[in-house]
Amino acid sequence: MLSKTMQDALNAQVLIEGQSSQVYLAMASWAEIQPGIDNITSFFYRHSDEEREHMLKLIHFINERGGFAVIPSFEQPQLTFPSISHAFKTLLEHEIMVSESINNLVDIALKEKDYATHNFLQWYVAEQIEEEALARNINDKLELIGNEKSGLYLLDRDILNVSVGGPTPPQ
Ligand code: OFO
Repeated sequence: MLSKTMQDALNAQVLIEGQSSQVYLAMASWAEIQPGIDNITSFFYRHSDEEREHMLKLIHFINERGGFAVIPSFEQPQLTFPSISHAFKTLLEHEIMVSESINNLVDIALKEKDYATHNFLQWYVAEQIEEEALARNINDKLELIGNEKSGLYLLDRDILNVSVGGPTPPQ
């Protein structure tokens, strides 16, 4: 059974994961109307789907452990970006914020002596390591590319093989 403190903290994370999905969905929609970056566009759509999965996993976990998952409303995310680099920089900053929030949840689980939740959260810890590394990697590439269109062409081609999924979610 979840404590009230743990339940509230997990529900706050439901909001963050759902909001992340909205943030990346907005990036996807913006990218879709930019010429020639179809694979970058798919990357953002996939990322948005992944974040929704993260949210759903939390919802199921809260409800299965005797709590009640509260479905939140979301803020309208940033809709347009000055460049693709800006969008990916925003993505990295967002993931860093999510990692901090997951670490804080782990901290609460330990304080509450809730080892089941602590164990459940390890998947998110591993996921954040992967997502941050991936976002940093893309940002590094974009820095190298600068304003070169040919570099962007190659990034769009290579991003096809990039997985935003991370480890397989526990059932
Ligand atoms: Fe990338 O945020 Fe979910 O966990």
